[in-house]
Amino acid sequence: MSVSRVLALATCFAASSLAASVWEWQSRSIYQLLTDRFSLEGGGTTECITDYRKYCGGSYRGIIEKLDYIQDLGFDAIWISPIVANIEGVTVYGEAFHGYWAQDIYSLNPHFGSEEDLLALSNALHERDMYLMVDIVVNHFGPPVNSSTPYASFRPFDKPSHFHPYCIITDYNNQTDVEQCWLGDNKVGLADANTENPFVVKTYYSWIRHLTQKYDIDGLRIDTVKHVRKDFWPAFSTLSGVYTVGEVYHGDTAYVKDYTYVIDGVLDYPTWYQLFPAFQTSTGNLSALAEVVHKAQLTYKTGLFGSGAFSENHDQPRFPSLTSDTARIKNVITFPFIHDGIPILYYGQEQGYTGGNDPYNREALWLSGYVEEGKELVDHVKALNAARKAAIATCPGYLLTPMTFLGVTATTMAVYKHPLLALFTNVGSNGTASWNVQGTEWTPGTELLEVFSCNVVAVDETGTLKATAVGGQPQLYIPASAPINHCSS
Ligand code: ABC
Ligand code: CA
Repeated sequence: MSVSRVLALATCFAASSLAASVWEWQSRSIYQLLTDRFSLEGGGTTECITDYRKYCGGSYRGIIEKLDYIQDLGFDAIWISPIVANIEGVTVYGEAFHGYWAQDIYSLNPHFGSEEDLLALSNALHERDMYLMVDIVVNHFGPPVNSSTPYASFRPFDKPSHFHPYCIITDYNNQTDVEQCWLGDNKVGLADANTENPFVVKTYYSWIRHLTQKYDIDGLRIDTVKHVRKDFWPAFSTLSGVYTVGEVYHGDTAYVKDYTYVIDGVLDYPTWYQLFPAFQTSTGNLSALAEVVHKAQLTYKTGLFGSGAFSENHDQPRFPSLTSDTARIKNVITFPFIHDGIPILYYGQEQGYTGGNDPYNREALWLSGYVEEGKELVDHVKALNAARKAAIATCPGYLLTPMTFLGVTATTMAVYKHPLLALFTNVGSNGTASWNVQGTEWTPGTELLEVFSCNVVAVDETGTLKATAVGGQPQLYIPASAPINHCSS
């Protein structure tokens, strides 16, 4: 019997073993947005051509005006773009609208608003019992100006000794290069901070402590974690005083696992690597998806608890750019919500956005009109958040119950995380699939609500849940007695 199965049987136990801040995040779900692309103050609908890679005008005040929309989708946390002042002007890859090209870590990026505006956002979120997660970068600054004093405009790191000597990372298998060479390419190289230099280290440690306090930040998404030596992170993470989840962009749990010992959690890239291929076609490998989850559950410091579970982000082509099959799209969107980690939705997924690789996956959301009525994916996301909330309310142990796979076939998969059961299939809208699920805690006759269709079914006399996919759609079950308002409205 595997470790995760043993734990799964002990459901509904009280949660206590994770640090408070991680624990407080664990019950939430996160809406990731790009500050420049989410909302214009005053409700404008100016065009925003992703191809240009320029600022389109989104701001903190714009976000505040659209918190109802985010909350209505069922989210209780947002992740915003990096907030510090970035280099100005246009590079061959456009402007720093994404926020990852720091120039002065002690000032805010004026394109997104003032200090007062950011504080207003933080307050507005807290008034709604929502959390603020800020994206931060310590690995690098922006591309330096090509002159004899390339770092002079940076603050506070303005000397050559504050940066690693120029070399672009080419060999991602050489960890020293990954940590000490520069990200980017020979057109736009990102000045790699010398995180071995004591002044740089000390400055970053005190900077992060003050930043989280000053803006009342609840959590950090840390960029480029694998590009900084591991032993930089524990003190940094602790001093931040908040939940830290890091981007370790790598597909192998054996590589990623070490980072789960130095920060609170990682964005679950290894699972993401298997997710799209699993559902993109009916020959996708669902077993590979189950296997990678198992490996992470067994080898990460706290399993997948405290990790960030996502299906899309700003660095990857959106799933609907790879397939237009809505059934497949719904299967993919569902997966992070039955995952052990904290579910993250990338803005625009709910509106069916289809952008490909960076910069096309960074569309302006105001062009959607934020319409909720009659939008299939908006409804789907609402159902997912409602079901997860109801599961937590019914059974506090849900959050520390490892997801288990109760049967994986070539085209179907059942994921059980008591009291939720999700059924997946990659057959697509024109295919047929069915599930016979056994091994749940539900006794014969137990009535279950399928939250996407709002149908109620009963577990049969042998304890089996029999289900048939309607046009390749996923299904999500919770006991009909659970307090879920999604199907009553
Ligand atoms: C700009 C242009 C791009 C251009 C690039 C060179 O410069 O827009 O079109 O290709 C920010 C901006 C980007 C900008 C970059 C660079 O800065 O958002 O628009 O790209 O100036 C984080 C953020 C990301 C951010 C940065 C930089 C870091 O999420 O938005 O980018 O602050 C690496 C890093 C990762 C980083 C990512 C963009 O680059 O590790 O932290 N993301 C391999 C490596 C990865 C590497 C990846 C992409 O390539 O293993 O470490 O990510 O270069 C699989 C392999 C993988 C392989 C992938 C691509 O293919 O198994 O190993 O990943 O099959
Ligand atoms: Ca580095």
